[in-house]
Amino acid sequence: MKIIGHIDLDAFFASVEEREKPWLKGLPIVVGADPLGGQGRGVVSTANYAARKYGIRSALPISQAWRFSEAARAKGLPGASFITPRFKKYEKASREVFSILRRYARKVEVTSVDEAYFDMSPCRSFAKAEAMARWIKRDIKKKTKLTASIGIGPNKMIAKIAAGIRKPDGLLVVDEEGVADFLAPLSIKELPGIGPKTATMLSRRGIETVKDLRNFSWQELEAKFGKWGFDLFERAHGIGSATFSGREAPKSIGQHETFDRDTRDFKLVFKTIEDMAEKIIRRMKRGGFTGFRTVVTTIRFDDFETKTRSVTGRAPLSSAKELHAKGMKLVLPFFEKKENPRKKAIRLVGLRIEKLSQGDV
Ligand code: TTP
Ligand code: MG
Repeated sequence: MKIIGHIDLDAFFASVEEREKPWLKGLPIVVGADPLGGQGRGVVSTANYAARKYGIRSALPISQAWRFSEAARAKGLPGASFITPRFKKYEKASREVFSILRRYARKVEVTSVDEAYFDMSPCRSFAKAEAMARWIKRDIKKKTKLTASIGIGPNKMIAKIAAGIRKPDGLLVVDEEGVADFLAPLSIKELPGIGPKTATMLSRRGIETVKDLRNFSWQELEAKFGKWGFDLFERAHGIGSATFSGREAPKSIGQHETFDRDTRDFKLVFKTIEDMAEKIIRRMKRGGFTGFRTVVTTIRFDDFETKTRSVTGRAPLSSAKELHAKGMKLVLPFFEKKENPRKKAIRLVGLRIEKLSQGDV
Protein backbone atom coordinates (compact mmCIF):
# COMPACT_ATOMS: atom_id res chain seq x y z
CA MET A 1 0.00 0.00 0.00
CA LYS A 2 1.25 3.43 -0.95
CA ILE A 3 0.95 6.29 1.51
CA ILE A 4 2.24 9.60 0.26
CA GLY A 5 2.75 12.79 2.23
CA HIS A 6 2.95 16.31 0.90
CA ILE A 7 4.26 19.16 2.99
CA ASP A 8 3.86 22.84 2.21
CA LEU A 9 5.06 25.54 4.56
CA ASP A 10 2.58 28.23 5.45
CA ALA A 11 3.08 31.75 4.02
CA PHE A 12 6.69 30.71 3.78
CA PHE A 13 8.75 33.87 3.09
CA ALA A 14 6.49 35.91 5.36
CA SER A 15 6.68 33.33 8.15
CA VAL A 16 10.48 33.44 8.09
CA GLU A 17 10.35 37.23 8.35
CA GLU A 18 7.78 37.03 11.13
CA ARG A 19 10.02 34.62 13.01
CA GLU A 20 13.04 36.90 12.72
CA LYS A 21 11.17 40.09 13.54
CA PRO A 22 9.20 39.15 16.64
CA TRP A 23 7.73 42.65 16.91
CA LEU A 24 5.76 41.87 13.72
CA LYS A 25 4.16 38.77 15.18
CA GLY A 26 0.52 38.51 14.17
CA LEU A 27 0.66 41.75 12.17
CA PRO A 28 0.16 41.83 8.38
CA ILE A 29 3.38 41.24 6.44
CA VAL A 30 3.92 41.47 2.72
CA VAL A 31 7.14 40.16 1.18
CA GLY A 32 7.78 41.44 -2.30
CA ALA A 33 8.83 44.40 -4.41
CA ASP A 34 9.23 47.84 -2.86
CA PRO A 35 5.77 49.46 -2.86
CA LEU A 36 7.32 52.95 -3.22
CA GLY A 37 4.35 54.56 -1.55
CA GLY A 38 1.95 52.98 -4.00
CA GLN A 39 4.05 53.65 -7.13
CA GLY A 40 6.03 50.39 -7.03
CA ARG A 41 5.85 48.25 -10.15
CA GLY A 42 6.70 44.77 -8.87
CA VAL A 43 4.51 42.08 -7.34
CA VAL A 44 3.85 40.40 -4.02
CA SER A 45 5.93 37.26 -3.39
CA THR A 46 3.76 36.24 -0.51
CA ALA A 47 1.75 37.66 2.35
CA ASN A 48 1.14 36.23 5.79
CA TYR A 49 -2.36 35.22 6.77
CA ALA A 50 -3.01 38.54 8.57
CA ALA A 51 -2.28 40.39 5.31
CA ARG A 52 -4.34 37.91 3.28
CA LYS A 53 -7.36 39.13 5.25
CA TYR A 54 -6.89 42.43 3.40
CA GLY A 55 -7.00 40.60 0.06
CA ILE A 56 -3.22 40.64 -0.38
CA ARG A 57 -1.75 37.51 -1.95
CA SER A 58 1.08 36.17 -4.12
CA ALA A 59 1.46 37.75 -7.58
CA LEU A 60 -0.77 40.72 -6.79
CA PRO A 61 0.78 44.00 -8.04
CA ILE A 62 2.58 45.56 -5.09
CA SER A 63 0.81 48.88 -5.77
CA GLN A 64 -2.52 47.10 -5.28
CA ALA A 65 -1.23 45.53 -2.06
CA TRP A 66 -0.27 49.00 -0.89
CA ARG A 67 -3.79 50.28 -1.60
CA PHE A 68 -5.34 47.37 0.31
CA SER A 69 -3.06 48.09 3.24
CA GLU A 70 -3.94 51.81 3.17
CA ALA A 71 -7.64 50.95 3.04
CA ALA A 72 -7.21 48.78 6.12
CA ARG A 73 -5.39 51.58 7.91
CA ALA A 74 -8.22 53.97 7.11
CA LYS A 75 -10.48 51.56 8.95
CA GLY A 76 -8.20 51.66 11.98
CA LEU A 77 -6.57 48.27 11.28
CA PRO A 78 -2.78 47.88 11.29
CA GLY A 79 -1.10 48.65 7.97
CA ALA A 80 1.04 45.96 6.37
CA SER A 81 4.81 45.84 6.77
CA PHE A 82 6.41 45.60 3.32
CA ILE A 83 9.63 43.59 3.27
CA THR A 84 12.13 42.98 0.47
CA PRO A 85 12.77 39.22 0.02
CA ARG A 86 15.91 37.76 1.61
CA PHE A 87 16.27 34.57 -0.39
CA LYS A 88 19.35 33.27 1.44
CA LYS A 89 17.38 33.17 4.67
CA TYR A 90 14.51 31.32 3.02
CA GLU A 91 16.84 28.79 1.45
CA LYS A 92 18.47 28.10 4.79
CA ALA A 93 15.09 27.69 6.49
CA SER A 94 14.03 25.40 3.67
CA ARG A 95 17.10 23.20 4.13
CA GLU A 96 16.43 22.99 7.85
CA VAL A 97 12.87 21.88 7.32
CA PHE A 98 13.74 19.23 4.74
CA SER A 99 16.53 17.83 6.85
CA ILE A 100 14.02 17.32 9.65
CA LEU A 101 11.69 15.65 7.16
CA ARG A 102 14.48 13.32 6.05
CA ARG A 103 14.71 11.96 9.56
CA TYR A 104 11.20 10.61 9.15
CA ALA A 105 11.16 9.57 5.51
CA ARG A 106 13.86 8.06 3.38
CA LYS A 107 12.26 9.00 0.10
CA VAL A 108 11.81 12.74 -0.06
CA GLU A 109 11.22 14.65 -3.27
CA VAL A 110 11.62 18.38 -2.85
CA THR A 111 9.59 20.18 -5.50
CA SER A 112 10.05 23.81 -4.48
CA VAL A 113 11.60 25.93 -1.77
CA ASP A 114 8.76 25.10 0.60
CA GLU A 115 7.18 21.92 -0.77
CA ALA A 116 8.08 18.26 -0.82
CA TYR A 117 6.54 14.86 -1.30
CA PHE A 118 7.64 12.12 1.05
CA ASP A 119 6.97 8.44 1.17
CA MET A 120 5.03 7.36 4.24
CA SER A 121 4.37 3.83 2.94
CA PRO A 122 6.63 2.30 5.62
CA CYS A 123 4.03 3.46 8.20
CA ARG A 124 1.77 0.78 6.67
CA SER A 125 -1.46 2.42 7.78
CA PHE A 126 -3.01 5.84 7.28
CA ALA A 127 -3.56 6.13 11.04
CA LYS A 128 0.15 5.61 11.72
CA ALA A 129 1.04 8.03 8.94
CA GLU A 130 -1.21 10.62 10.52
CA ALA A 131 0.52 10.17 13.86
CA MET A 132 3.88 10.56 12.17
CA ALA A 133 2.74 13.72 10.39
CA ARG A 134 1.83 15.23 13.77
CA TRP A 135 5.34 14.53 14.97
CA ILE A 136 6.85 16.05 11.86
CA LYS A 137 4.78 19.20 12.27
CA ARG A 138 5.66 19.43 15.96
CA ASP A 139 9.35 18.86 15.29
CA ILE A 140 9.43 21.51 12.56
CA LYS A 141 7.63 24.03 14.73
CA LYS A 142 9.91 23.39 17.68
CA LYS A 143 13.15 23.52 15.75
CA THR A 144 12.39 26.17 13.12
CA LYS A 145 9.41 28.11 14.53
CA LEU A 146 7.64 27.59 11.21
CA THR A 147 4.31 25.94 10.60
CA ALA A 148 3.66 23.50 7.82
CA SER A 149 0.55 21.95 6.35
CA ILE A 150 0.64 18.26 5.53
CA GLY A 151 -1.64 16.25 3.31
CA ILE A 152 -1.63 12.46 3.21
CA GLY A 153 -3.09 10.36 0.44
CA PRO A 154 -2.65 7.22 -1.65
CA ASN A 155 -0.84 9.21 -4.33
CA LYS A 156 0.93 12.51 -4.87
CA MET A 157 -2.02 14.34 -6.36
CA ILE A 158 -4.34 13.57 -3.44
CA ALA A 159 -1.60 14.36 -0.90
CA LYS A 160 -0.92 17.74 -2.46
CA ILE A 161 -4.54 18.76 -2.71
CA ALA A 162 -5.11 17.60 0.88
CA ALA A 163 -2.17 19.69 2.12
CA GLY A 164 -3.74 22.83 0.71
CA ILE A 165 -7.19 22.38 2.18
CA ARG A 166 -6.57 22.94 5.89
CA LYS A 167 -3.98 25.70 5.63
CA PRO A 168 -2.38 27.11 7.71
CA ASP A 169 -0.95 24.58 10.16
CA GLY A 170 -3.21 21.93 8.67
CA LEU A 171 -3.22 18.18 8.50
CA LEU A 172 -5.61 16.20 6.35
CA VAL A 173 -5.61 12.49 5.66
CA VAL A 174 -7.47 11.01 2.71
CA ASP A 175 -7.26 7.25 2.49
CA GLU A 176 -8.15 5.12 -0.54
CA GLU A 177 -11.79 4.76 0.47
CA GLY A 178 -12.06 8.50 1.06
CA VAL A 179 -10.73 9.66 -2.29
CA ALA A 180 -14.00 9.79 -4.23
CA ASP A 181 -15.90 11.76 -1.58
CA PHE A 182 -12.93 14.01 -0.98
CA LEU A 183 -12.63 15.03 -4.63
CA ALA A 184 -16.31 15.21 -5.61
CA PRO A 185 -17.20 18.67 -4.24
CA LEU A 186 -13.88 20.31 -5.10
CA SER A 187 -13.62 22.85 -7.88
CA ILE A 188 -11.92 21.41 -10.96
CA LYS A 189 -9.33 24.16 -10.44
CA GLU A 190 -7.94 22.10 -7.57
CA LEU A 191 -6.84 19.40 -10.00
CA PRO A 192 -3.28 19.70 -11.28
CA GLY A 193 -2.99 21.01 -14.80
CA ILE A 194 -6.27 22.90 -14.75
CA GLY A 195 -5.48 26.59 -14.88
CA PRO A 196 -7.90 29.51 -15.13
CA LYS A 197 -8.25 29.15 -18.93
CA THR A 198 -9.13 25.48 -18.90
CA ALA A 199 -11.43 26.05 -15.94
CA THR A 200 -13.36 28.69 -17.86
CA MET A 201 -13.60 26.44 -20.90
CA LEU A 202 -14.89 23.53 -18.80
CA SER A 203 -17.22 25.79 -16.90
CA ARG A 204 -18.80 26.86 -20.18
CA ARG A 205 -19.71 23.21 -20.67
CA GLY A 206 -21.23 23.13 -17.22
CA ILE A 207 -18.29 21.42 -15.56
CA GLU A 208 -17.49 23.17 -12.28
CA THR A 209 -16.71 20.46 -9.79
CA VAL A 210 -14.84 17.20 -9.96
CA LYS A 211 -18.21 15.48 -9.60
CA ASP A 212 -19.39 17.18 -12.81
CA LEU A 213 -16.28 16.03 -14.60
CA ARG A 214 -16.88 12.46 -13.49
CA ASN A 215 -20.11 12.34 -15.50
CA PHE A 216 -17.98 11.85 -18.59
CA SER A 217 -16.35 8.62 -19.67
CA TRP A 218 -12.70 8.70 -20.67
CA GLN A 219 -13.77 8.16 -24.27
CA GLU A 220 -15.96 11.24 -24.14
CA LEU A 221 -13.23 13.32 -22.55
CA GLU A 222 -10.71 12.10 -25.11
CA ALA A 223 -13.12 12.96 -27.91
CA LYS A 224 -13.52 16.45 -26.48
CA PHE A 225 -9.95 17.24 -25.41
CA GLY A 226 -7.71 14.80 -27.23
CA LYS A 227 -5.07 12.85 -25.31
CA TRP A 228 -5.27 15.29 -22.46
CA GLY A 229 -8.86 14.19 -21.88
CA PHE A 230 -7.63 10.87 -20.57
CA ASP A 231 -5.35 12.58 -18.02
CA LEU A 232 -8.33 14.64 -16.98
CA PHE A 233 -10.37 11.48 -16.52
CA GLU A 234 -7.69 9.90 -14.34
CA ARG A 235 -7.36 13.00 -12.19
CA ALA A 236 -11.10 13.29 -11.71
CA HIS A 237 -11.07 9.71 -10.41
CA GLY A 238 -8.19 10.32 -8.05
CA ILE A 239 -5.68 8.29 -10.00
CA GLY A 240 -2.16 9.60 -9.67
CA SER A 241 1.46 8.68 -9.36
CA ALA A 242 3.02 7.48 -6.12
CA THR A 243 6.58 6.90 -7.22
CA PHE A 244 9.71 8.78 -6.32
CA SER A 245 11.99 9.75 -9.12
CA GLY A 246 15.67 10.40 -9.24
CA ARG A 247 18.55 9.05 -7.33
CA GLU A 248 17.78 8.18 -3.80
CA ALA A 249 20.05 9.44 -1.10
CA PRO A 250 22.58 6.79 -0.15
CA LYS A 251 21.96 5.10 3.18
CA SER A 252 25.64 4.70 3.95
CA ILE A 253 29.10 5.60 2.74
CA GLY A 254 31.96 3.21 3.32
CA GLN A 255 35.23 1.71 2.21
CA HIS A 256 37.28 -1.35 2.86
CA GLU A 257 40.87 -2.25 2.36
CA THR A 258 42.46 -5.67 1.94
CA PHE A 259 46.05 -5.64 3.12
CA ASP A 260 48.83 -6.83 0.82
CA ARG A 261 49.76 -9.29 3.53
CA ASP A 262 47.66 -10.41 6.52
CA THR A 263 48.71 -8.28 9.43
CA ARG A 264 48.85 -7.90 13.21
CA ASP A 265 50.37 -4.45 12.90
CA PHE A 266 48.29 -2.06 14.99
CA LYS A 267 49.96 0.99 13.48
CA LEU A 268 49.11 -0.10 9.98
CA VAL A 269 45.46 -0.64 10.87
CA PHE A 270 45.41 2.72 12.67
CA LYS A 271 46.77 4.49 9.59
CA THR A 272 44.49 2.63 7.18
CA ILE A 273 41.40 3.60 9.15
CA GLU A 274 42.64 7.18 9.34
CA ASP A 275 42.96 7.36 5.54
CA MET A 276 39.58 5.74 5.01
CA ALA A 277 37.95 8.18 7.45
CA GLU A 278 39.27 11.12 5.47
CA LYS A 279 38.07 9.69 2.17
CA ILE A 280 34.65 8.85 3.58
CA ILE A 281 34.16 12.35 5.00
CA ARG A 282 35.12 13.86 1.64
CA ARG A 283 32.57 11.66 -0.12
CA MET A 284 29.97 12.52 2.53
CA LYS A 285 30.43 16.24 1.91
CA ARG A 286 30.41 15.85 -1.85
CA GLY A 287 27.12 14.00 -1.51
CA GLY A 288 25.61 17.00 0.25
CA PHE A 289 25.57 15.43 3.70
CA THR A 290 26.72 17.22 6.81
CA GLY A 291 27.05 14.45 9.37
CA PHE A 292 26.56 10.85 10.47
CA ARG A 293 25.40 9.15 13.62
CA THR A 294 26.41 5.54 13.06
CA VAL A 295 29.90 4.14 12.55
CA VAL A 296 30.34 0.53 11.41
CA THR A 297 33.61 -1.34 11.21
CA THR A 298 34.39 -4.68 9.63
CA ILE A 299 37.33 -6.89 10.45
CA ARG A 300 38.09 -9.97 8.35
CA PHE A 301 40.67 -12.40 9.71
CA ASP A 302 43.09 -14.50 7.71
CA ASP A 303 40.64 -17.45 7.91
CA PHE A 304 37.86 -15.20 6.50
CA GLU A 305 35.97 -15.03 9.74
CA THR A 306 34.35 -11.61 9.55
CA LYS A 307 33.19 -9.40 12.41
CA THR A 308 31.28 -6.18 12.27
CA ARG A 309 30.79 -3.75 15.11
CA SER A 310 28.78 -0.55 15.16
CA VAL A 311 28.00 2.36 17.39
CA THR A 312 25.27 4.98 17.05
CA GLY A 313 25.49 8.31 18.80
CA ARG A 314 22.68 10.68 19.68
CA ALA A 315 24.14 13.75 17.99
CA PRO A 316 25.59 13.66 14.48
CA LEU A 317 29.36 13.79 14.05
CA SER A 318 30.96 15.37 11.04
CA SER A 319 34.77 15.22 11.06
CA ALA A 320 37.28 12.65 9.85
CA LYS A 321 38.99 12.85 13.23
CA GLU A 322 35.81 11.85 15.05
CA LEU A 323 35.17 9.06 12.58
CA HIS A 324 38.70 7.76 12.97
CA ALA A 325 38.42 7.80 16.75
CA LYS A 326 35.08 5.95 16.75
CA GLY A 327 36.36 3.44 14.22
CA MET A 328 39.48 2.72 16.26
CA LYS A 329 37.46 2.19 19.40
CA LEU A 330 35.46 -0.47 17.57
CA VAL A 331 38.43 -2.37 16.13
CA LEU A 332 40.71 -2.11 19.17
CA PRO A 333 39.18 -5.17 20.91
CA PHE A 334 40.25 -7.32 17.97
CA PHE A 335 43.85 -6.73 18.97
CA GLU A 336 43.09 -8.06 22.42
CA LYS A 337 42.66 -11.52 23.83
CA LYS A 338 38.96 -11.35 24.47
CA GLU A 339 37.90 -10.76 20.86
CA ASN A 340 40.86 -12.44 19.21
CA PRO A 341 42.13 -15.14 21.55
CA ARG A 342 44.08 -17.01 18.88
CA LYS A 343 45.78 -13.84 17.70
CA LYS A 344 44.63 -14.25 14.16
CA ALA A 345 46.05 -11.88 11.58
CA ILE A 346 43.78 -9.36 9.86
CA ARG A 347 43.13 -9.62 6.17
CA LEU A 348 40.73 -6.71 5.65
CA VAL A 349 39.33 -3.70 7.50
CA GLY A 350 36.23 -1.76 6.58
CA LEU A 351 34.76 1.50 7.79
CA ARG A 352 31.30 2.83 7.05
CA ILE A 353 29.04 5.68 8.18
CA GLU A 354 25.25 5.48 8.32
CA LYS A 355 22.34 7.61 9.51
CA LEU A 356 23.56 10.45 7.36
CA SER A 357 22.21 13.91 7.97
CA GLN A 358 21.68 16.85 5.67
CA GLY A 359 21.40 20.51 6.59
CA ASP A 360 22.80 22.33 9.55
CA VAL A 361 20.37 21.46 12.29
P1 TTP B 1 3.53 28.95 -1.75
O1 TTP B 1 3.72 27.70 -0.97
O2 TTP B 1 2.69 28.94 -2.96
O3 TTP B 1 2.91 30.09 -0.79
P2 TTP B 1 3.16 30.38 0.73
O4 TTP B 1 4.03 29.38 1.36
O5 TTP B 1 3.65 31.80 0.86
O6 TTP B 1 1.71 30.33 1.34
P3 TTP B 1 0.80 29.06 1.62
O7 TTP B 1 1.56 27.85 1.19
O8 TTP B 1 0.54 29.09 3.10
O9 TTP B 1 -0.44 29.28 0.83
O10 TTP B 1 4.93 29.54 -2.16
C1 TTP B 1 6.09 29.41 -1.36
C2 TTP B 1 6.95 30.66 -1.44
O11 TTP B 1 7.29 30.92 -2.80
C3 TTP B 1 6.23 31.91 -0.96
O12 TTP B 1 6.35 32.10 0.45
C4 TTP B 1 6.91 32.98 -1.75
C5 TTP B 1 7.32 32.33 -3.05
N1 TTP B 1 6.37 32.70 -4.12
C6 TTP B 1 6.66 33.80 -4.91
O13 TTP B 1 7.71 34.43 -4.75
N2 TTP B 1 5.76 34.17 -5.87
C7 TTP B 1 4.59 33.51 -6.08
O14 TTP B 1 3.80 33.87 -6.97
C8 TTP B 1 4.30 32.37 -5.27
C9 TTP B 1 3.00 31.61 -5.45
C10 TTP B 1 5.21 32.01 -4.30
MG1 MG C 1 3.68 27.31 1.07
